[in-house]
Amino acid sequence: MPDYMMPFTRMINLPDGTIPEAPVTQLRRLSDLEGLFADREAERALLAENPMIYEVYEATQNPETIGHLRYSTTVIHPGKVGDEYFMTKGHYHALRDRTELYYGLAGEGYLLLQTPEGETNVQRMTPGIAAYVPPFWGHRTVNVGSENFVFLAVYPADAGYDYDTIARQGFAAIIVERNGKPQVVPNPRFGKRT
Ligand code: S6P
Ligand code: ZN
Repeated sequence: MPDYMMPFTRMINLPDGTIPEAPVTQLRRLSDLEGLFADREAERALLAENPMIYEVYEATQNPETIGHLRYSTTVIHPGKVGDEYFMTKGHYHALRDRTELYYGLAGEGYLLLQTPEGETNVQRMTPGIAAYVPPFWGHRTVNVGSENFVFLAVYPADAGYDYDTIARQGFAAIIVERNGKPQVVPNPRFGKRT
């Protein structure tokens, strides 16, 4: 007989995305993303203030084994470092072929994806949009609006995180404000990170 896990539910508050019973909450301030924004001067200047960039509410601590799912909400605050919008660190899954589903709950954002070879793809996310992260694509989310950008993420519990590759290389593209609008431009620091 299998070792049955008991079914459960979690409340996800709408539209703010908070999960009151979240067993794990991560708070990411600018200092946690140091070196990831293209404009290092602007990043350094803003570090004095060290604003909150995003929060992650992990709905479960399901075992990190094949067959299980985990799900969480991410709340990215509005703001920019220089002209680059607030964003998540971004990662590949440690098990590279693991996929993910994002579902927009509030605000307006972009899902920025790239292959290990540097091919870039961008998907716009608004409430109701379900965005699929296929196997092997690194992913980062970006708040391009003036309110919190909130989404739900559902992913295989054994996916894991590879943050190092992004920390070393960055993303090939960045999302910046140009004439009041988001624009995807090449990252001048791609592959040149120190
Ligand atoms: C996990 C999933 C999300 C992110 C979250 C924060 O696979 O993609 O829950 O963990 O959006 O982003 P990051 O890059 O700091 O983990
Ligand atoms: Zn992921």
